[in-house]
Amino acid sequence: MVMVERVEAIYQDVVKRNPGEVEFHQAVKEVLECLGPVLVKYPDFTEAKIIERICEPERQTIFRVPWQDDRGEVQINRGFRVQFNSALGPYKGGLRFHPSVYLGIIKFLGFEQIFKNSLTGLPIGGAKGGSDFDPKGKSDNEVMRFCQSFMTELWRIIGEHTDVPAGDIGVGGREIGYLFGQYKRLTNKFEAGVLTGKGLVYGGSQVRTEATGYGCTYFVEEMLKGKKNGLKGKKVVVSGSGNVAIYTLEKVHQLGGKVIAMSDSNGVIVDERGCNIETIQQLKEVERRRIKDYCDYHRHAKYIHGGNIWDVPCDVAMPSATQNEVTGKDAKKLVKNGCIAVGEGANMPTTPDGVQVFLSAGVLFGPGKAANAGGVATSALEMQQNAGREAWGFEETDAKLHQIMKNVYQLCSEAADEFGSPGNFVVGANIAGFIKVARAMSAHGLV
Ligand code: NDP
Ligand code: 2IT
Repeated sequence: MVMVERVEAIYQDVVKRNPGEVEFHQAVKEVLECLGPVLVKYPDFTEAKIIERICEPERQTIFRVPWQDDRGEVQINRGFRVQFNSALGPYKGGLRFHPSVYLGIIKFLGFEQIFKNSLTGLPIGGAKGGSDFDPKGKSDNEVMRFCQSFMTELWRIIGEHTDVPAGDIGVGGREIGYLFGQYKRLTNKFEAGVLTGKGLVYGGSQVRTEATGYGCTYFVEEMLKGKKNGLKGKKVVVSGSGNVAIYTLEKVHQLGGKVIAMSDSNGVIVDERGCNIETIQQLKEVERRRIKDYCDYHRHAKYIHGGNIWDVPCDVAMPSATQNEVTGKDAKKLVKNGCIAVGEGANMPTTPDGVQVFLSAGVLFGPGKAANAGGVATSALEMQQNAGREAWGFEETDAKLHQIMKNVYQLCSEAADEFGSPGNFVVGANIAGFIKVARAMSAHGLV
């Protein structure tokens, strides 16, 4: 897509002001490319410089995280929290612990989060944080000491009405537990709503663990329903084997599809009979092992070390590992092999040329900020329960999530129609997400 001239100038300025942050540039470019028609309809957004303001985080914090490993050796990591936009509610977004983390990744994720959170219809602003800490191969005690040190800085800038972190890559129930324990100790308050993704015994919500994968699958089902189709009988490929991938697998099977391949950063498993959820949960959630060990339990399955999961022919692809994992070449291969729908469980998993390949081929394409919004939406439901000192049941919460995903799909679909790109949910998600935030920012004056 081409940017209108004024927006192009804003984008060039973002690149200049944020040197080297390539993932952030990529995320900004994709949103800005869609906004031309919005500025025509809402000229006051231009006058108030809403786009320029939305591209500049409200606050960014970078801090030292010192901790001691099991051998007593001192380790130093870097911690981040980018509080990007609070026009719609308290800052909200996950924490990522992965060695690749640097400011550019946290800013891309925080920027995406603004529009995603807007699409959920719930009162949450956008943020992201994390660290270059690598949880792989660390003992529970090491992870605990790291989380305690991380929170010893983070607690100053978060709070149930200020900023509410949650999980992302490398941060799940175990880490949220340690982070919550340290926050509670430092503040001397049981402030349940300060973190989401908590355990069910201390203020967590039913369905939060499942929410991103379930929600992404609901979104794909909605896209297919729009074409009088459905997941029933479809062959699905899901990259990754973490939180999002596991519950995508579960929901796809519940809706009658079959997940035939999954992966981790080392390789791919292919199980034509359908991947077994219990085995994967035991391996990944309990024992923290590698996906290759799946074949020890299912001898008929194949492990391809260093393989590319997008080479596996499928009807539906659900990238659920990390950014830029589906290239233009991968997208062409998927299209050639008959893929008809893509649901992005991960954040920005498809490169810009990959997105173009899917859109030009007429593949139904659910961009991450819409398709994976179920995770943060259920986090907002967790905040709602914490505020009301309530705990809803599984079915009730799942029904709310399902309805939210239908609404997100509707919003994207209607905005795409209204702004001249019917069926293009990238345009739809970016425009619908942006307009609500821009309106709130306009209402708040120059802040
Ligand atoms: P997990 O840490 O639970 O799992 C991540 C999975 O992706 C693992 O299988 C991991 O493999 C793989 N992976 C991670 N980084 C890379 C990499 N650089 N190259 C190859 N594979 C990689 O994370 P989640 O499932 O929570 O997150 C997955 C994606 O979903 C992320 O993009 C995240 O931002 C997004 N997301 C998560 C939400 C949530 O609620 N958790 C909500 C919305 C989006 P390995 O073990 O080998 O590293
Ligand atoms: O990318 C995301 O939306 C998440 N990692 C979930 C954020 C949240 O606050 O639940």
